[in-house]
Amino acid sequence: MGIVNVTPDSFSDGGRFFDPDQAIAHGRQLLAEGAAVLDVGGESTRPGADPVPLDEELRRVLPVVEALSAHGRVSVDTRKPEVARAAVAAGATLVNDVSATLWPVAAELGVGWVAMHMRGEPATMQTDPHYDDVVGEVVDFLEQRATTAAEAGVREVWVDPGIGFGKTLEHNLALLAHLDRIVALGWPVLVGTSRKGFLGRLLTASDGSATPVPPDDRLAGSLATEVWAMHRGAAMVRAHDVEAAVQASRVVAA
Ligand code: HH2
Repeated sequence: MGIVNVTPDSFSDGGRFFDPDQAIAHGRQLLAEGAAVLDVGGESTRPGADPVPLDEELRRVLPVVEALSAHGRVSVDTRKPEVARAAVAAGATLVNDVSATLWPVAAELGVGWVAMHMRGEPATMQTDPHYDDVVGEVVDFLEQRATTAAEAGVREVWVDPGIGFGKTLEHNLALLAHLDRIVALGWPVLVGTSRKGFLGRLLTASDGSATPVPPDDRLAGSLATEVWAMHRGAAMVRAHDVEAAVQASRVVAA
């Protein structure tokens, strides 16, 4: 799944593809690199991000979804039912839902749905997140949402542990270490680690300081976690660096 952020403020590529023509060109490039799905989003969900008004999110994503749907499969990364509906009308066939609440829309429209686990809201989710048993709580949450969606008539349900969404470094590592428990639920699993902050913390600068490496220097860390996730049974990874992820996936599959 290749990431197409039509946002001015995403954590790793904010502003680079804010112009629709640039976002469309970038999406086509990711398809050429082998992306199976393009995930188009108009609202950053990075920790501390401000919510985006509905009309602004529609204005950002619709032209990009419409143009890219002519070339490949498109998912819409949104928490708003109105945006999901409009994006499906424009050609999207998968709703990537970090709020895990939009299954009724997916059921009604006959499209796929990704249930992602998040603790709290992006604005505050990284303020001291706490779990008694992070793996057990995420597994239970995803099982409950996926079952509800399937019973409501969604035929294509994905589950995603939501790496970095209301989770400390230790929570993220526990979820990756025990990904097999999420895979064992039986739903196809999507994992998004690409360039995320926990990799920056694991890969501090080589100057001996504790400075996390910046997002652009997290490719090796992203690939390591993507290979790990695929090997543990993830069916799809959400990546900025699609060519590298596709090559890694071919080697893992072999
Ligand atoms: N991560 C981000 C956004 N959407 N969706 C799913 N299903 N899983 C994820 O892990 C996930 C996601 C955050 O990454 P990015 O889109 O690069 O940044 P931003 O949220 O700042 O747009």
